[in-house]
Amino acid sequence: MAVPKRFCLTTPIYYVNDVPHIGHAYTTLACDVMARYQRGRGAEVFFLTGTDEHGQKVEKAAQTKGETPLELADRVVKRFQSLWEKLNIDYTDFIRTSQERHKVAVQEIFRVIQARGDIYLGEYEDWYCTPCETFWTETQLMDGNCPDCGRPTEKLKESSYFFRMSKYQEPLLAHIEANPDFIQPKSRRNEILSFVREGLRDLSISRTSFSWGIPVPGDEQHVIYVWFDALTNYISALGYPTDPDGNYASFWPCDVHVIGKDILRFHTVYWPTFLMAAGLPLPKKVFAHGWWTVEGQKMSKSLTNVVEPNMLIDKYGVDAIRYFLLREVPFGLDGDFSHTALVHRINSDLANDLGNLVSRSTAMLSKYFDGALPAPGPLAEVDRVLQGRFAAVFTQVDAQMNELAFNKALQSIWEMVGAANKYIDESTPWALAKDPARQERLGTVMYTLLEAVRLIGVLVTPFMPETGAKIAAILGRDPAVVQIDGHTAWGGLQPGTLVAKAEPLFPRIEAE
Ligand code: ME8
Repeated sequence: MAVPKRFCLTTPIYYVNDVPHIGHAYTTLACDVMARYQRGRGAEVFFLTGTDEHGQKVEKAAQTKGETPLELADRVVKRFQSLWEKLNIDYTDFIRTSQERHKVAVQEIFRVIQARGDIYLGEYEDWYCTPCETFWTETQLMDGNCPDCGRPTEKLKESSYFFRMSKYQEPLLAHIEANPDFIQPKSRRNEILSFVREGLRDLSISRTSFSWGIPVPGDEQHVIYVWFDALTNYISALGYPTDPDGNYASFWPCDVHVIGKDILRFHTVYWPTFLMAAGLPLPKKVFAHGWWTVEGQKMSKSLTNVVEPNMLIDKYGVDAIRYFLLREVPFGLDGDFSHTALVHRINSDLANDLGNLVSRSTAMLSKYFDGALPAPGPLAEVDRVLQGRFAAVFTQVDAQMNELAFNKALQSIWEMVGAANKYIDESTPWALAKDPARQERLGTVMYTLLEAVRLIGVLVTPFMPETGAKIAAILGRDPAVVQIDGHTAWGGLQPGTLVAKAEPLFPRIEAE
């Protein structure tokens, strides 16, 4: 289990013309679990998230509401930040593309690429909707009309700066081929390989049709195209170019950009080629997860079926939502969010399996030993088997976490929950308690059981920090300690420790 000394990971920066929903929560949550896991393993972690605030859509949305784009952004940013707080997201930095530090970085990278000869002024031709003042690509049009207002569009030319992306087709292919882990999962890698093999065209990276954005250095008529602007957040937040020796030196290239599959091409074609052109190192990995639908439907504001994460957290509890999202669907595949599935997971995995384990164990300890943990005596075969499984599970979970296989890691952890519950049934403490001659054996069983609970607490902490802290507190341990390394060896509990009788961790949800 090699521990990285430093670990840097990022979420996409979310648009402020939408309010946060369960899809945004999913990506951010996955990153938070990974960040907590890496910190638990002793790494120094930089976990970056933020908001993407520029562009025509935000400019327009603000206009219709009678506010400035920045006023709109300020308002929506608060909604993201308060949701992250509620979801227990412990990020290192929150970048907003409207910040000065970001503008400086975007203009610098533009200048560097231009100076190296890979940005040139040309003409951009596309379909223009005059009432909406918007350019659309051929594929965006709806029956030749504007996808926003439905009115006819006309072909128009606009002066634009172009990035010589075509020049980087071969270097990008070579990079993807030489680094099999660069794009994950594998199916996404194949998709991008065939896309790049078909050829890359130069990319228009500026617009003159709106003004809410970062001006092209030296040509203020032009605003830098949103994706060139947005992608640069990953290094502007680290202090590029003003503080090259600080976080940028320590954390770039980042270990993983976690994104949804919708923005894969931007992260695995545009971003790496921008970086190559600027002479900067490429991220180590881009992982694209799948797409959530809700009760079988596409999530969208207009369909009003957006699952409101604040409401879900209020109703079911933050750890239940954190668990469900990462347990229900393999990371990388699409999934469906349904209330039935959520309630089922809460009742079976959380209330029955984990909750019962903790409450049964502590209730028996309280009944048989007044809550004072006995010292273990000689071990029986069942005890050794359970210990052996705990010794193996940390390595297994580590391998799964390194592959961002969150659902597999939770499965492995729940196998241990199952093993501990089975241990109770097999070692029958209630029968031992009736026989005074078997008091020592009962002590060993109770010690083994509570130690299993402790280790499960260590394992679940990155996924469910509140639950991990509750388990620690019940066992008389410091709930603020979230370290994994140094706490995985069997025998961490001190005999004599007073263990509290646990309140149910997860109340059962009755079907509505
Ligand atoms: O694309 N299922 O921002 P965005 C799963 N600003 N994940 C989902 C989802 C769903 N139904 N809906 C959204 C942008 N997501 C750009 C990114 S990065 C330099 C700029 C998640 O607000 C998923 O991570 O549209 C997706 O990639 C992201 O939200 C898109 O967020």
